[in-house]
Amino acid sequence: MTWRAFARAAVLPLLLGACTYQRYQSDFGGAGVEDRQFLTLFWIFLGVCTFMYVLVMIFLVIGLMRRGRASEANVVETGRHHRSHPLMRTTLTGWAALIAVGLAGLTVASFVTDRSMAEAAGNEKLSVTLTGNQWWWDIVYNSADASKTLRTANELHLPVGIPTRIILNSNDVIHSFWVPSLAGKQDLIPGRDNDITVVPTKTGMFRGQCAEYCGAQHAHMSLVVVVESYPDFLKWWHHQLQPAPQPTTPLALAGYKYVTTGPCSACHNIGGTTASGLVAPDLTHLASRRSLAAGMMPMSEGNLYGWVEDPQSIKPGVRMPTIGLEPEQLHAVVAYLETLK
Ligand SMILES: [Cu+2]
Repeated sequence: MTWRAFARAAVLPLLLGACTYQRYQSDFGGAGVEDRQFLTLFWIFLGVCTFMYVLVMIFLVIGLMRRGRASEANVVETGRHHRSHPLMRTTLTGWAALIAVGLAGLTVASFVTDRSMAEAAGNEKLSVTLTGNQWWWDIVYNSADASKTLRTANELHLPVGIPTRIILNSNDVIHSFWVPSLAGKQDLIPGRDNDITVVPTKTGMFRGQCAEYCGAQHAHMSLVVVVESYPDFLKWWHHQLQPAPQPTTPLALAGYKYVTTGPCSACHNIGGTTASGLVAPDLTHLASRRSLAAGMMPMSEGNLYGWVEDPQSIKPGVRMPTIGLEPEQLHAVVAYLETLK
């Protein structure tokens, strides 16, 4: 295999994959104002600390070299090297001053970053309530007009450049909202509203992950964040406000009847139907989402089959029970869920 062929086959995909992932879930993603401010602060801290570290190492080497020479001189001039040399005093004073200036600089940089992040709060154009549940995310786009209040789950859409206030709370235990490419971390605490303001600066898809251990399936509590242009966001929003489409095939119709009258409807809501449960993810436009089971697997027919048939095997401990559907019921339910675009 030639070098070029090897590069095409292995190295390039690896590098491209690493770069894509780096942006997908990374503090270095730089896809939000807050993340960029953090990054700037990180580079300042890294620069100052590296400078100090290199200086310490240089002085250490000089000290060790001088010690070697002083030991030799000590043989003939016992005790003289213990006296404080004026140059030593100046060096120590300079060193103490440098540390004080460095620490003061870091404090100021930290304060300025904190203030500029706080400025984004208060300018929000959009309000979203994100509620943590074991182990999924309930998402409500707030509006004074109830007909424009939108409820969805596990996939957060944000318009680029628009400050969005995300109100965070929890229905059970403490979770933590963390989309490193966009912003810092903020906890979701039962009985208490926290909030974080996010201003995305790049369109794309980013991964969020619950960052506070919240039980057996904590690792499988991720969030897909889609940042899109404002017109695209509005298009998505208007579509999501629509009730679920009516089933058109006999199989999907059978699934519709089972889902909206059977046990599924006790927990799930499907807009425009009698299914109005509020304790599980809203399914009105389930099939339009990119993932299933809080980012655990891609949305696909095969994964829907697996999930609906036996969620307890896939995500043990999850609230959704394994009902034991008959094969024909399973076919019908999946056929109906796939229509929920
Ligand atoms: Cu968690």
